[in-house]
Amino acid sequence: MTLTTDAAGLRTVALQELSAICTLAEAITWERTYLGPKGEVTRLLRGLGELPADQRPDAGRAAQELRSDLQQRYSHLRAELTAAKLQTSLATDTVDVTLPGRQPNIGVDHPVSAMIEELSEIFALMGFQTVFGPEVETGHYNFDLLNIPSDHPARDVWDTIFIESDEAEILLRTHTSPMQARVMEATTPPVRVIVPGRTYRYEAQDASHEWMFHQLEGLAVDETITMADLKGVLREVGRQLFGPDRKVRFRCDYFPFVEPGVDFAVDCAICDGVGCRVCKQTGWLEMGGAGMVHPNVLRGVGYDPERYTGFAFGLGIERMIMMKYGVNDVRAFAVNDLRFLSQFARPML
Ligand code: FA5
Repeated sequence: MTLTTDAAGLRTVALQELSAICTLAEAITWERTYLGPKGEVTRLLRGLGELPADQRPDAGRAAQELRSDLQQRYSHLRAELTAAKLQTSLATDTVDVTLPGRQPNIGVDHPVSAMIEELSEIFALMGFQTVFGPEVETGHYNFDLLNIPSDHPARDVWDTIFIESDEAEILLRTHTSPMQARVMEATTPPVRVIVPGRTYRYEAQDASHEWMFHQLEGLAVDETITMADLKGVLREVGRQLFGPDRKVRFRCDYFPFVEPGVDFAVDCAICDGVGCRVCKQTGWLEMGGAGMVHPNVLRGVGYDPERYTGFAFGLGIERMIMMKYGVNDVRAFAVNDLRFLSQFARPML
């Protein structure tokens, strides 16, 4: 048998099979069998080189004709079958336009981010600018400029995580207070800033202690700032966060960088100060530490304490959220459990 008769035989078989095809899948298989890289027609074309030279032109022409004919028929059939498939699905698939749409699954702010946002808005209305600072700090800013010299026992209170370094004393900031000095060094009074951010302490974790948590520092320095300003600002924050009837309590506390120093609390909004599970029966929710900026701190950044006074405070963000929503374990904020986090979704506007 010559290659030309081979081509004729192949055409008969291929066309017979093609005429029996009803589906796209069958058409694709057919195309692979005859026209694909390992297909029959390809094999025929490859065999041309083995023919005697005088037979090659005729055999080559026959094989090429066969290939383009089969290809054309295949394309035609494929287009027909695709169109038919579309027609069938258009006729059978129905869309019920009255069905309610599916809620898109959009993310929500982490409760810590949402609380920082809420506090920033509250403070912005009182003229405070939000600034951010480094989480890797030096002992100079974290302690020295805050009136805590290297031999001061208060340095131990902050359970510091140090970073090995030959140069300076490098550490993960234990509070947001180092930004007090950084901001004052870069600013001429008046100063009115808040500093939200992460803080780190080498601390055993329990329901109210994390080794990594967030604080929000506040600082105001000017010529006539008094303790009454501190009290007014913190009372306003308490009311904005927990409701208009809230009262604020100040008690003496010690922080080396303020004098006098206080801890401050809001009366519990859940039980109205009577005592409940959230406020641990005390009627008060602790918000953080505060006080009037110590003259040594002002002096350390080049401010004249005879001319300027100021107040500073530091809030624990996770603890604020716990109080506001009755969360009983601070560790819940860091485990990324969507069942917990999605409860803080703010309604979409
Ligand atoms: C300070 O860190 C001071 N820098 C606050 C301050 C600023 C005082 C300015 C005066 C002037 P303290 O260590 O108490 O203070 O921490 C402040 C708040 O951080 C606490 O009230 C608490 O809400 C939160 N906090 C402290 N330790 C942890 C912890 N391990 N886990 C979660 N929250 C914590």
